[in-house]
Amino acid sequence: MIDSLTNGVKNQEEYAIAKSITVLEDESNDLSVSLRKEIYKTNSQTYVLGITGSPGAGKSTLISSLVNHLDNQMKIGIISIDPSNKYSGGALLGDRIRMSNLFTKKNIFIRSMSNRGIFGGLNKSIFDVVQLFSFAKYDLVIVETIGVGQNEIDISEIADTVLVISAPESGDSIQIIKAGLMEIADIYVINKADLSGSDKMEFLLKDNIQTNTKNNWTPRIIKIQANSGKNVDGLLELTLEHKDFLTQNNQLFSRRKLLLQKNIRESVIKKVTNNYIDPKIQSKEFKDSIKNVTCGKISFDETVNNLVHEIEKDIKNEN
Ligand SMILES: Nc1nc2c(ncn2[C@@H]2O[C@H](COP(=O)(O)OP(=O)(O)O)[C@@H](O)[C@H]2O)c(=O)[nH]1
Ligand SMILES: [Mg+2]
Repeated sequence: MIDSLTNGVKNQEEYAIAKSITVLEDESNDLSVSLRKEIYKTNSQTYVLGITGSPGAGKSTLISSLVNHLDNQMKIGIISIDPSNKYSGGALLGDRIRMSNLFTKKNIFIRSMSNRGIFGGLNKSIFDVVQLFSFAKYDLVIVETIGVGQNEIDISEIADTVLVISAPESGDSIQIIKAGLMEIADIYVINKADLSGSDKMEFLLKDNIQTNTKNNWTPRIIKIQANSGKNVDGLLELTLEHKDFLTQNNQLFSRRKLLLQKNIRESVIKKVTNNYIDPKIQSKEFKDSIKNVTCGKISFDETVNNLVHEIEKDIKNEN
């Protein structure tokens, strides 16, 4: 089973990739453990482009237009994150319409993923999915997320290049500055340049732009019209410029290493919590002992240290 799945992924078969994503979304699934074992065994890395911005800013339209500007031999995975709230039905339907021209293309794989995070959080499963595309030797993965009020996913952790897209109609620029999106953008895309207000928006963003002190990249601003494709080639050039910048500074894929470290850490915490900490905290014995803290028999810190000691012993005894 696992062999036919990984072979299918290696051969870039759409069915195998779709099936694998479903498997990876459920971390507890036995097959997902076997699959993860295979897909992490690769040195190849797929470039990840993150596109974020509020609903209606034009993310899906832009993706559709961007892809039309790319070589149709390129293997591209597109993941749109379903915000899984009452708005999501409309968003998904909208995405399907906006990106309808992509569904028939053989070099493109499109999939939406839920951000519900029940199986360990979206960041974890999307990281696995990026790894899956790397294993399948895809050239590019584009991740579409909603940047405002969707704190389950932090696109800047996973994407090599982050495009923050906004449109003049919605007073988005203030939102962007307030929501902290200024800090994560490598390129600000002002979409719907055909509408009035885009110049004002550019002015406001320019005023707030800051060079990223971590890597010395100064974020760029560009005005486009995603629906007509106007200046999308310019955006593509800026994106490649950022990619080159990362390559020259040995930073391409560097976020991926940090995220791997963070995800391993989170998985360890989850395991230790489930297997050792929670059974202790939830035991009758511990619950009964809490009154000793309130009546002053033992201090809060001593209680914590005692528990840590017991947990360390449990772990030692097991090994
Ligand atoms: N006027 C104008 N409308 C646009 C432009 N780009 C996209 N739209 C429209 O904006 C709406 C939202 O686009 P969509 O791509 O679904 O936004 P998303 O929610 O960010 O993915 C759609 O009706 C698009 O046709 C543009 O450059 N100008
Ligand atoms: Mg969309």
